[in-house]
Amino acid sequence: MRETTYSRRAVVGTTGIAAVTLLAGCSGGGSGDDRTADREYLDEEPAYDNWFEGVDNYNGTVDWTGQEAVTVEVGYNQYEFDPTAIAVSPGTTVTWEWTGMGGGHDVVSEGEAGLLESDLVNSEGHTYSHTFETSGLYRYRCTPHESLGMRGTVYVE
Ligand SMILES: [Cu+2]
Repeated sequence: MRETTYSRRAVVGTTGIAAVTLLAGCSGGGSGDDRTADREYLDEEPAYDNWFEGVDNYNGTVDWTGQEAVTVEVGYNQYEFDPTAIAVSPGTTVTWEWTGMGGGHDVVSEGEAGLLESDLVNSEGHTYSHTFETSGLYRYRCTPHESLGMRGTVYVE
């Protein structure tokens, strides 16, 4: 005797999952940017003043609160940090990871002198990390490309 029930049930299950996935895809809003599609943003923006003036990829503060570790790309679209504005909880480790695009970049604090001070690096995969223990708004920029809008923030709740 052969047992065929198992395989038939498996086929039905797979079809169900495919249908659900298709529906979810249709409601996505159609921005076409996979990087930003799943991001959630703060309802109220911190007081950035003019910090993001001329920063093309700033479109709100990505809510990464409640996470132990997050990663920001350095050299996204060559001269951008991505995401350029993030919110985290105290104790979160932020790692900046170099894409290798756009030449040499660094991550250097503005205002809070010396808190963030990476080397000036031009190699894909290089990383620099800092654990933020104290609430506040931390502005930083890439020294060579600050005037091109390569500026970012970490908002620690
Ligand atoms: Cu740069």
